[in-house]
Amino acid sequence: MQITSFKQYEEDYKKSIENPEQFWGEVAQNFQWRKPWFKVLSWNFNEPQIKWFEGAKLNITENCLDRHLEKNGDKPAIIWEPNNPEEESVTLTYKMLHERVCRFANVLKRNGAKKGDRICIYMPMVPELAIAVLACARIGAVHSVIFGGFSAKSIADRINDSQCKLVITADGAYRGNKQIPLKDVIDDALIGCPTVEKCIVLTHVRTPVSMLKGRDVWWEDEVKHVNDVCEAEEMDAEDMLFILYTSGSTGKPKGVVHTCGGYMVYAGYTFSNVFNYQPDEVYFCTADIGWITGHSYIVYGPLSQGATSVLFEGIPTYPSPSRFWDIVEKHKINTLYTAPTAIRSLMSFGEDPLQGKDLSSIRVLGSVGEPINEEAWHWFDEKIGHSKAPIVDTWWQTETGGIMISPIATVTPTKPGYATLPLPGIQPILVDENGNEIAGNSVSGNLCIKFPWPGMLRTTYGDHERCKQTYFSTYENLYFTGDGCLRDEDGYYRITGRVDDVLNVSGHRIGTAEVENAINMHAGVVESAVVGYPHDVKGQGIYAFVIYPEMHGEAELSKKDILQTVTRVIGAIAKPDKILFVTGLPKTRSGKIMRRILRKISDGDTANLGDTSTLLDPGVVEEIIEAAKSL
Ligand code: 7RM
Repeated sequence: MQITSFKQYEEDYKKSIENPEQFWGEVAQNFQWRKPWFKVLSWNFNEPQIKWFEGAKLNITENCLDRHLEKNGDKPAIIWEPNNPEEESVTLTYKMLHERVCRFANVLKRNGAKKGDRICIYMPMVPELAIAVLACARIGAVHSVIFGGFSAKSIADRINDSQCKLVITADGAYRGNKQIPLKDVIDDALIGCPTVEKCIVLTHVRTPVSMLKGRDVWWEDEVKHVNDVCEAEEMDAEDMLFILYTSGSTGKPKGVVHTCGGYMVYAGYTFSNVFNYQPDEVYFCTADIGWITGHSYIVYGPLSQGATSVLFEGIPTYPSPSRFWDIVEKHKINTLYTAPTAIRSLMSFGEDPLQGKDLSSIRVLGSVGEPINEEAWHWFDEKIGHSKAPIVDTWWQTETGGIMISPIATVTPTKPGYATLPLPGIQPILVDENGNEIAGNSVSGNLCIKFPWPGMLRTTYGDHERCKQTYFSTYENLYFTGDGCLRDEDGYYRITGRVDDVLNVSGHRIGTAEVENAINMHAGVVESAVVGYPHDVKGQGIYAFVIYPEMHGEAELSKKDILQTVTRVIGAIAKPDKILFVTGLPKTRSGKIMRRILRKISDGDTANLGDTSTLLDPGVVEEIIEAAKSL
């Protein structure tokens, strides 16, 4: 199923459009099914109702583990690189990973989990995180992984939204020289989570934790009480595999739902092709499993293909900005898949951190999460890839399950700043505000997809109507991505960024409404408006305009108070980079905040604010511009 020439890409693409069912039916033959499907695809974007591989039975962990045992049992499945480079790294072969997943699956059963139950996972980047994810899949439980940076309130909202019965966590996490008290955060969250019956706690940092009798149990104790034999649960192709919460333009994150069969086929197929993975290679994706990139391209994609996947606990700059390059040298990394924000951050340290580092093992480079600027692209290409490793700039979303538009390493061309061409099976279309197709080349518009692909979301948990409204109602019969996009003279795609009220801060999706709600929860704040502004390292920074009439003490202290509130409500990742206190916001007569104006002010582009005549009080703009000069 691996594409090896541009000609084959063109042929496969053509075939995938002309006969999608035959195309995906053939791709799916490369996976292990307990029972075959009777229909490859039935779909309807209006409801929406999407079914792939109907009638088929499988378990994704048999594809990620069992089927590799005979030939590749002793091949490393996961190489874990700890936060502290002085500590030993850990290699889990496929045999070892299989054994541990089965054992922990039995722990889950022992604690009352069964097929269909939702399980929340809030863990550091340790092998046990991958084990927990796979153990859920083994028994047919639905995992909902929550990134370790989210606050107790965010966790509680997510746990309650999907009524999780079980939580898997650790005492704490290391992040550079910081320690994060995960279990403490979970304890705060669980005060408001009546559905949670059990909490399994892994010892990792050995910080003191409270263990509630009857609810909390230690991972290490539990695994002693079970054996390592666990038959995989037989799942329907359309049974739920996981929920992953992601931000949209409203204040409430959505639980994106992925199902077993289609997601597996799509994650596996795209992994194998985009990175052109070769049997003995070592692949390193620097994402966190708390995001979709980690789900699809640390765990399910690579393991389904029998690859060796490196799992890194730490951060790019600890203990020094050489860390990634040390890891590349140490584990002889062949593929490095990372985010533009990390590249820009490392770039800012100059070339010293690269001195004496052997990066010769690198064959393929990848970028994901946000648009990559040309400067970062070229630095990555020249300094890291020594101009020999193709960069795959992969565009996709939590909702798409896997990579959609991207070069195919060694097969299709790359172009700085461009995600280039759609993968086989993907039919992008650009539309104007009215949903009219913008055909031809050298055009831009809103990016939609006009035909289903196996990895697409099926619903948003507990609220199908919201799924329909968000993705399938803006334009009839199209999946709307929320991204703006340009198609150049060669037909190559360049994603230009969100066209809705979603920010992309260091590759993390954050809704402006979410941040506003959090700020507004601060006592004394009357109203706020949040916009994104260009940030050298983060891509976008968060700029908050806040009305706070009766300030308690100094303005600087009040800003810190607000940051504390945002950290409590959402998590530190959503802290505004800039807060400007204002007495009013630019609003239309109907009361809508004119963000366009605020965006220009935050960008320092005040010369041409456009038409302000529809404003209720045009004077407020002058005042904000004046105040902004002080930041
Ligand atoms: C994989 C992931 C999705 C949003 C998406 C875009 C942006 C992602 C690229 C990109 C330009 C890219 N999932 N985005 N990849 N923009 N070039 N290669 O990031 O759900 O967290 O975010 O990220 O705006 O809609 S996500």
